Amino acid sequence: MKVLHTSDWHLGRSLFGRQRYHEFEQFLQWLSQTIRKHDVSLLIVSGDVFDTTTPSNRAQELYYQFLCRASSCCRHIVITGGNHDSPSFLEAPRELLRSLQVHVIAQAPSNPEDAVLLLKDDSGAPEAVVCAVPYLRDRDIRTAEAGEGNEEKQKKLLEGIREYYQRACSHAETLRAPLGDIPLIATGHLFAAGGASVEGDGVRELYIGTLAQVDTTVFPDSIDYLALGHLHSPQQTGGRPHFRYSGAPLANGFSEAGAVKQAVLVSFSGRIPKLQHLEVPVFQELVRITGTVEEIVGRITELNRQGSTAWAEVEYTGDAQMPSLRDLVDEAASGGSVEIRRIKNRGIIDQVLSSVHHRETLDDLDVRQVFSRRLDTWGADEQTRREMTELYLEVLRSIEEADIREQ
Ligand SMILES: [Mn+2]
Repeated sequence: MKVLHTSDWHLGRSLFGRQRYHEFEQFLQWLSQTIRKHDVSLLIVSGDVFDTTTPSNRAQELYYQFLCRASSCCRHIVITGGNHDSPSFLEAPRELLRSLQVHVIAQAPSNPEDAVLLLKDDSGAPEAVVCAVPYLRDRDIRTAEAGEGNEEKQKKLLEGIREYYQRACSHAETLRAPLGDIPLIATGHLFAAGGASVEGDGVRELYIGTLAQVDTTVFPDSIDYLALGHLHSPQQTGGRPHFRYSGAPLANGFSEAGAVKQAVLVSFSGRIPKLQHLEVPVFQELVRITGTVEEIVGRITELNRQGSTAWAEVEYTGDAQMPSLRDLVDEAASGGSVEIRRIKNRGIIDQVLSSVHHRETLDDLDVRQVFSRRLDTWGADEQTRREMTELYLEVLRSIEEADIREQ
């Protein structure tokens, strides 16, 4: 049995004001071709299908077109919700999609056993058990109590995650026991301890404080393959090659320019998985150009000469003040095919700003960093800083996770 694992599509996400639907479309085409080419029976998408809880019509169209196409050649599709997805939105067409053998679990069932799917082949014989666990919001797994300290909350949250996986997996084992050597596959959307994210890759913090990362011992040993989502770089976790993040298929920012993107093809013989990392083609090249004016102009000219259609981020790192940088860059780029998406002029920034964070602009910071800078300016002591940050992150998360379609 062959399984294809992908995650974090973030359909609808743009890059510095530029829409990327063309890339999403090409990626989904590639994915359905890959399913056919490798004779995949099960596709798993481990969360963050869409970038926001209110995806555009174009993003939805791409998603449904893909499901229609893929379900004609792939026996089962399992889609779990991520922290960016609206559970109620993803699950709305659930019954209809089930008739296409597309299983959507975006809201964690209150009984973990209900997250377990028994998949059968064309002759009706069981071929895999899947614990389709979506992103676990703390309201799904933890009973908050008034007056509870932060440490207590975090402990309960981690215990909740552990218990959820244990209950789902032990039910899956019970189902599998009389069925022989079929694989037990689990999904997850979380930040596993020891995982790596790249600054600017768009990975949003999940739980708060020390629990931002989940210890991989929460996953039972009975899992033959763990299909994880949330981190955007492909990687294994917990020292186990079969506990894996597929990573996002598209680079989410210029910090990921040139990064290799993957989908994971898992071929099972019995319960033994064999992993193959399939490289996702680059549909829109991103380049980062840094250096002196001569170096920047030289590189743009060179790229244009090669007929490159890359989107470029330019960063001037020379010593001299260069107020005319934008004009010089525009002139070098004019008439060519390279598109300059962003220009960072360190020279100007150094001159204008004199705070401790003088090398930054608002454009470089996310909201969490802005809050941290505000605390710096305020001169908050260590204790206050920690408390304020925890409260701030809690407010932020409740805004980000608000499921406005829920009613
Ligand atoms: Mn994501």
